[in-house]
Parts: sequence; C-alpha cells; structure tokens
Amino acid sequence: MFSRRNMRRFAPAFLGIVLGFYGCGDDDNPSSPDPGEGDVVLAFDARVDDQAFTMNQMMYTNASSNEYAVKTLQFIVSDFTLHAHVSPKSAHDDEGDFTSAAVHYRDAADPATRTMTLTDVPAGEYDFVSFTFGLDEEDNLDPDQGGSLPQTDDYEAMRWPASWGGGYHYMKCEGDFVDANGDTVTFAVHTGKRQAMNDGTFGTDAAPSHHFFEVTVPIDLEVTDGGTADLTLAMNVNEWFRDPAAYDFDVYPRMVMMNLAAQALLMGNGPDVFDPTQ
Ligand SMILES: [Cu+2]
Repeated sequence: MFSRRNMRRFAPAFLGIVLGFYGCGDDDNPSSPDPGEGDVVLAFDARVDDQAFTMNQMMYTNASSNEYAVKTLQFIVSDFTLHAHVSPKSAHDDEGDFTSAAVHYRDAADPATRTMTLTDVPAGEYDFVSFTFGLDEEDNLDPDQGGSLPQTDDYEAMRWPASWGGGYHYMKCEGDFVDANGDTVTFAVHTGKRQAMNDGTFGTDAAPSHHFFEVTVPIDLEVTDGGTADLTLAMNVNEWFRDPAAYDFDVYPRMVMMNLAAQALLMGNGPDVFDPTQ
C-alpha cells in the first residue's frame, strides 16, 4: 500500500463539512464527542464461482465454455471510499464518508500483497466500500509524465508501454486455455488505457481511452475507536468473462492491450467482480 498526497481529496471533504455545518438545523450537534478512529484491514482474495482460487490448475470454465487455468493474477486498485451508514432520517448523504487516495498492488501469488490498511477511519458503521479498479486519469501516469507511484519492482512490472500511452496496467490475468482446436494455449487479459503515441501499428490517438471503473461492494462494517476491523473482498475471476457480455478466449486470446473492443468488454464486465466474503 502506498499513500500519496491527499490534498485533492481533502478539498471536497472539507467543503462538505462546511456546507453540512451551515446547512444544518439544531438537530446536528457539532460539539458532540469525537467518536475516535480505528483501522480497517482490507484483504483481496479470489475465487472462481464456487471453486477456490488455485494457480496453475486447469480446473475452471468460463461462460464461453473455455476451460482455463490461471498462472498470473495481478492488479491495482486505488482511491477508496467507505460510505458511512446513513439513517433514513438524515439529510447528509456523504458527510461521514471516509476517503483515501491510497493505491494498492495485489499479486495473487504474493501473500505479502493480500492486505492493505486504511488508517484513521472515524469510528462508526459503514454500508459500502468503493474504489477504482485500476488508476484514474490523474493517477495513471508514468513517473516522467508526472505520476507519483513508487518505482518498485511491482509497479515497474505493471508499466504500460510509452508508445501506447504510458502509465500502468490495471490488471494482468494470464494462463492457459483449451482452444477451439483442443490445443492448450496461453491467454493474456491485460487491461489499461489506450492512447497510441506515434505507434507504427496503431498510429496516434487524439485522446486517451480510459478503461478504469468504479467498484462498489455492500459491506457491514463497524469501526471502533482504537480497533482494527477486517474486510475481505473476493474477486470472482469468472465475472470478468460474462455479464453483460461474454469474453471468449477464442476471440480474444492475447494482445488485447490496444484492442478497444476487448477493453470495453472487460470494463463493462468488471464492476461486479468483487463480493464481500465476510
Ligand atoms: Cu500488457
């Protein structure tokens, strides 16, 4: 986990507090005691429908009836919000939300990347967690484009070619599948933005096509003062390949990084890949 400058997140939160303060009647008591703060340990697991996630086993089948095995599952998530429980009587929707501009890299093969910790979360109840799958346009920049991700081996390995717009992959999901001929061949699902920069094959795109998206998962989370709350989300890998559209490895086996149709399919299928496992 890596915390970057939080300033741009503070501005709207501060504005919300000011507006909330001035917009409130006597029912809102700004002098009520500070509820304190706790930590939330957010874990990212994986599964494939009702099967456990096991690497390198030809044991999964997607909605297009591709039999497959996963050899690599690496992704980046960022810009987290815990949505405060709001009573139906309250007029203040976002006032108690907690936001963090953290970025987290997860490699399913590296247990050290399983969790990230959100610190200084106000005590209270939270109904939803949301975050960006991948990196938004402000964050998805190479170091020499003004980006601020650390130049660790993990992030460097997620870099996206400069001639294709730079920045980072959102996800690499790779493995083997049994193709239409019955041969076992590789697949590579790589997601990210596309902006061809004077590229010999793809020319020059006038503007980037971003494919990050927001994930929102219902949760039942209570944070207590000084406490540590655990929240585990599981990526159901098969959800990448269905609902609303089938993603067939025979159609898109590899080389999808600059394929707008493949990126659009994955972006459309992605928002429901995570479920709470608590
Ligand atoms: Cu790639």
